[in-house]
Amino acid sequence: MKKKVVSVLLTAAMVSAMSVVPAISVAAEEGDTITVGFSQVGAESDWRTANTESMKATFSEENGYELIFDDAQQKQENQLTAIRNFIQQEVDYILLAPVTETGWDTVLQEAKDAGIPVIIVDRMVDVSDDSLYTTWVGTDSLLEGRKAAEWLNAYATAKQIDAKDINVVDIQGTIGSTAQIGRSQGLQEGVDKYGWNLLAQQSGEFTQAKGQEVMESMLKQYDNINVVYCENDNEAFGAIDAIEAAGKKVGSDIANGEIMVISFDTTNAGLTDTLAGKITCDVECNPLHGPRVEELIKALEAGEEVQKLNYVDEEIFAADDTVDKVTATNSLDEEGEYAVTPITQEIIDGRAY
Ligand code: GZL
Ligand code: ZN
Repeated sequence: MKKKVVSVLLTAAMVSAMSVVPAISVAAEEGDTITVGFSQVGAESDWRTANTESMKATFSEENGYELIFDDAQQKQENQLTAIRNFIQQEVDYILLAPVTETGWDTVLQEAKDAGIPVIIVDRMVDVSDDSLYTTWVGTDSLLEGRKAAEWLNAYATAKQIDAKDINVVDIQGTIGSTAQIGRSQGLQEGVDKYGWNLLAQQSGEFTQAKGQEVMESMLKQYDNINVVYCENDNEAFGAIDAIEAAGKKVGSDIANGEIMVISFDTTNAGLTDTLAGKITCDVECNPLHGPRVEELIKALEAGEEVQKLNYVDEEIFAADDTVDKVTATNSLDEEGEYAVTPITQEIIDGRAY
């Protein structure tokens, strides 16, 4: 009996939830402006700036949107306030780029109670009930970390560098963010699988200043570091400054005392450093989510079902062609083969960010 009651209630809930969608789509049909409230993490990195630019360019007035943008300066409490303001203003959609994965259940329930669909962008939220958000678009940080680890193993193997001679430090991203969790796990799996020495891990908060500070302190603690795993380009820029200020050389020639820098984001500045051989491998994390989020909104406006998780494809770039491809498993447990592209100025000039 209980089961039957539950299914009747669920159906009712589904109907009422569905009835919310046509109301919004009617508004859109009349050519009304669609109001989106976007709670952005902050402006901590070149990647974040590119992400913000993509969202602002997409959700423009001429494209039929009113964008209410909030920069949370990397503080979750500012994002919670922004979302509650969006609810008060009865926006049509809430877009959330969550600084860290936890702590969203209450505010997302408030948005759900107000009948406002929430689209998660970039990092993930870890909630008890995934009906608290309509859909997510972003990138597979765990796959990114695994790609980097597989690249390092392939590089060391090709150069006949013994795994036990790899002494790596991990300048982590914002602790508890999807990007940090995935990239740190990818490295840890490589350490466990291949036997590298992981000397230290510390958060560089995805910023250049903190990345430099952390690198300086690690160089004081360890005199045998030969690989620095930076969880984004801006940390890599800071780490490179610290390494060069300490009179050491960044590069791929580990056997002759160079310190290898591995990074993520493949921003314009990051790939420029890769072309110069200062970053040896840069794993792409694509920030251009504006058009992808708009596609989802258009589908929802048309009352169509959308996929819950929408992953974006990404590449791997390197300073040279020592490694031509890697095999790695993504967050959906699918194994894939990924080409490694030696970076050129032409490629840099042809990229959108
Ligand atoms: C990755 C994104 C990360 C970037 C950093 O999906 O969340 O945040 O890698 C940014 O540059 O600060
Ligand atoms: Zn990513």
